[in-house]
Amino acid sequence: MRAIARAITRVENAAGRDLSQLLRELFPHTGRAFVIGVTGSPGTGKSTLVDQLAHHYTNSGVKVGIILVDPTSPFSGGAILGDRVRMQSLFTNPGVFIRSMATRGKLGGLSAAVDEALMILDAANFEILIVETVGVGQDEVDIVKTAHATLVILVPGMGDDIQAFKAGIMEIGDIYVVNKADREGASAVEGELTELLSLATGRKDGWTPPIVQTVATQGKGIAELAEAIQDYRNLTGESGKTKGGIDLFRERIMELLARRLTATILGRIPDEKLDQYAEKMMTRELDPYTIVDHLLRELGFEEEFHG
Ligand SMILES: Nc1nc2c(ncn2[C@@H]2O[C@H](COP(=O)(O)OP(=O)(O)OP(=O)(O)O)[C@@H](O)[C@H]2O)c(=O)[nH]1
Ligand SMILES: [Mg+2]
Repeated sequence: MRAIARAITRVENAAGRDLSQLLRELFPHTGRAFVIGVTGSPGTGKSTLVDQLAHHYTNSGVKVGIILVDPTSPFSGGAILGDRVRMQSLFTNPGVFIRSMATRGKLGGLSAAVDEALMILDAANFEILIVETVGVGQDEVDIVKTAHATLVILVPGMGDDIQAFKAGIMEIGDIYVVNKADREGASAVEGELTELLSLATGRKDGWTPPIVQTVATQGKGIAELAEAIQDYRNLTGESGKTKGGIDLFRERIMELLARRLTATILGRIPDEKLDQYAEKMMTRELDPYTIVDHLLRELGFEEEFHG
């Protein structure tokens, strides 16, 4: 566990070359884990649910890796502290590895660091990997790319919100969870959700996303949820060949390439130069478009990038 934690710290800090050597060596040993993405608005009970789900898996001897992603905070701050409290029982479960990851403003961003952390856990024989991420926005879309199954968590009493979600969230879920089903209105949310999902055009994989009601605080519905996850896993086959197929791998290659190109090429621009241009932009002496033209020319890219 210590070694895993150290390796993940290295991907978070993205120590560059030596890191890619580690990942290179690990890669042949990856591709066995099944990655479950858990997303939903703040406070819907994601962590409580993940805690329950993790115990469910470890009870049958399966090792579980959990990554809590907080894209909004540059620090491992409030939300994650809350998660720690919620998931306290997991910290003493020997079959579980938990790690929180927050934005550190590094090039390549959080989603790359999460991907790499997942690779490390995968290579270390964690069979189920769970990524919890807050929000309904840009960030969870990234998680969806990485996850083999995406759970979208909703709660009763968010009728209007569901309408607002329609566009984004109705496309990303492989399984919908109505948590806090001990509260009034669970059936109403489920009904609304069913209606919305029925409007969606058929999926390529022929899967109809099920809706599972849970009461995470009481462990209710967890077995049913695990069953739905297993059904989806059976349908999509072994991980690595799942959702997105070859497109997913193409995207990973392009992302990595973009990250390297960006780091290499932007690294050639001296800081002082950037400061000079920023000052000229601030005083309105130069517009940013002209500045970028200048920089490209100085980097030797004038032709290719002509705006
Ligand atoms: N009544 C009820 N409360 C629940 C249920 N599940 C979770 N909660 C409570 O909801 C609150 C938020 O739970 P969390 O698990 O921290 O929710 P979260 O979605 O992880 O929150 P963030 O990570 O901050 O977005 C806690 O007080 C939980 O005890 C449930 O099924 N029923
Ligand atoms: Mg949480």
